[in-house]
Amino acid sequence: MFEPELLSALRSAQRVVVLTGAGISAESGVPTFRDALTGLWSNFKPEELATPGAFLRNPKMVWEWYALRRQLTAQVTPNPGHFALAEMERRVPHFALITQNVDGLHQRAGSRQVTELHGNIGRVKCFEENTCVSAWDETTVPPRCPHCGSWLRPDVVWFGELLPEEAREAASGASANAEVFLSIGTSALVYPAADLPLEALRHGAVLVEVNTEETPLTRRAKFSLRGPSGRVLPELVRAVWP
Ligand code: BJW
Repeated sequence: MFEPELLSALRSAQRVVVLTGAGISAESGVPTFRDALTGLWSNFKPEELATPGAFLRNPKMVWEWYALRRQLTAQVTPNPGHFALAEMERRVPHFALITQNVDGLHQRAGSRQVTELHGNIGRVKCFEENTCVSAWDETTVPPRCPHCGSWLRPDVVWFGELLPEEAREAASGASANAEVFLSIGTSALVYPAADLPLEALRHGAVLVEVNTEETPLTRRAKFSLRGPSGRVLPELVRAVWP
């Protein structure tokens, strides 16, 4: 089912980099970013909810949107796609997993080296001080920072905000050194994450895409694996390392 050239590229590679997006968690029951805006939230565009300006305009609504998603994330479990990547990490000498997801499912599947570009929905930080807090009082919505009294917010990266520098540097360095780069379950529309596969390509990597749909990256990929990552990735790992 897989091209022999793809299998041998992965089998012989010393440095493999994976970038994941919301699609890898879809089969765990986490709606993809845009699909998350259904039902109660269907009147909003992501760019209007996931920004500091949106939070300042309507902090209660934005906090509640994230509280609902935090609750959902805690209830779901990793799927075979997450587990296949944890297995890939054990097989490849130098492996980097970069995720745009905030759900922590890679870590729960056993992946150890995970770079989170857009934060983690399980953490909460002070809007003013930018420091994480571990306990808060929910009597006001949003709750207040126990140190300075400002609003608390989720520790995620909104549009218009800088990505954590350490994560961005690690992701960029790994991408520039990749022999094989896999882009999995991402629409490849949001920057700077969308630059990583291009950076890998510029340095000669073999680009592999796993997605149920075409993306702007598809025509640049040497191998385009069309299908759900929860099915494709376990099959790929079994084919490369039988
Ligand atoms: C399956 C599947 C299955 C389904 N199996 N596949 C350069 C050009 C233009 C604009 C910019 C630029 N540089 C920066 C910008 C601005 C902006 C940006 O990119 N805007 C775009 C909309 C154009 N970027 C930023 O603001 C970033 N900050 C920044 O660059 O700072 C410097 C700066 C500041 C100011 C001005 C200029 C520069 C920050 C971006 C932060 C993104 N944050 C979010 C929210 C996180 C918190 C939360 O979760 O609420 O991150 S937005 C959202 O998109 C989320 C995701 O991580 C991210 C990516 O989405 P993803 O993962 O690709 O999901 P989807 O839903 O889009 O796609 C799912 C895919 O899965 C689809 O392809 C499906 O087909 C597929 N799929 N089921 C496999 N089973």
